[in-house]
Amino acid sequence: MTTFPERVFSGMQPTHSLHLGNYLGAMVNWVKMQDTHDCIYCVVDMHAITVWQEPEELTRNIRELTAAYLAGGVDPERSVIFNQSAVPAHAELAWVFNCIARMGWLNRMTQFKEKAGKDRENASTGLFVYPNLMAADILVYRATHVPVGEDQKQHLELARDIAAKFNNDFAGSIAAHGHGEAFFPLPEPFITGPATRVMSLRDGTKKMSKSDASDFSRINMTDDADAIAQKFRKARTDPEPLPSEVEGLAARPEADNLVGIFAALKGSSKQAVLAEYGGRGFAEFKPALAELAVERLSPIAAEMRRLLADPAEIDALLARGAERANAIAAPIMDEVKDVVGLLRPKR
Ligand code: AQP
Repeated sequence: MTTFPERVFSGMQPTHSLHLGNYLGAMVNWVKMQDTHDCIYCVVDMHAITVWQEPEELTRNIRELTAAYLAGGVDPERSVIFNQSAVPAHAELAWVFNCIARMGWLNRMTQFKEKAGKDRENASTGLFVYPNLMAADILVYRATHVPVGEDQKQHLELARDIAAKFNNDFAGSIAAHGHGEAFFPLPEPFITGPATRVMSLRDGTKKMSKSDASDFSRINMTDDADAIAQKFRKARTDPEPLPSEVEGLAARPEADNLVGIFAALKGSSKQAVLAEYGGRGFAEFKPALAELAVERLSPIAAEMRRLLADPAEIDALLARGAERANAIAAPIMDEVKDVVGLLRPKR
């Protein structure tokens, strides 16, 4: 079996502002993984344009998301930070994968169904093939681990299917070019923590999302203390006090969500939160949750504001990151072309 050195890749879309779900579901793990892995973190701007983006707003959002990565603890010295469109190999490999993935595979993607809604005929073709680009994002670095929220699990499975089919379809050519049995690793999702699926504050059965029409459904990373307190105060809950055991949260999605958020913000577990708050009502729990959220999020928002005051510095950092990313991706893309049989000028 071919073995691949461990490498982490993940990304977020520069659409609207980052929310607590993005932060707790993914970014908290990104930051931790820097201690143990070689990490590449991307602002996936080409994914963003699968739905309409106002050009000026998109540029602003790319910088804002970069600032959020930095303020959230992603270290540009240890990790590679860049925006996807600045490294051409992503789009090149995505095209190869468009020719590997099957229509039936993409037809099963629930996120496309959710995002396209009833007006499927009017969705962009980019939105349909989005998972192929995501597979390319990961595999163009031969990344082995992908820290994401639970909603991305199906896309990761598709990335593994694409990698396996590529390895299988081109097995002879892969061996002939000296790559052994497998050209791509099968990337593993890394989905862990008490908040892998943060739910809407208005509806405990819907995930917290940037594109939800109601701003009260989410905590934005840039919300101030008043907004955070008000949103938690208005968060939908049931009238019962909190249970003392995790099992007691089973049929209570809103309570489960708030306890999970508290645990993730505190870096503890749902059981530890219930050990402290079991038997108490939401009138007591919600203000404690708001206080904890403000304590964790306000330094990040302040650092984002500081960084955004100097957009040229953010642009320079992204340019340096793109150079580092390109130095890894371009040679792998050359090898892909050789394996597939696409003639290319020799470097
Ligand atoms: N509610 C969530 N709980 C936990 N993790 C979440 N993620 C997103 N929502 C939650 C994780 O955040 C990362 C970045 O996601 P993205 O920017 O690629 O977009 P998304 O998954 O489509 O997020 P949104 O907020 O739902 O955006 P819109 O509304 O624009 O589609 C991923 O790791 C994701 O799992």
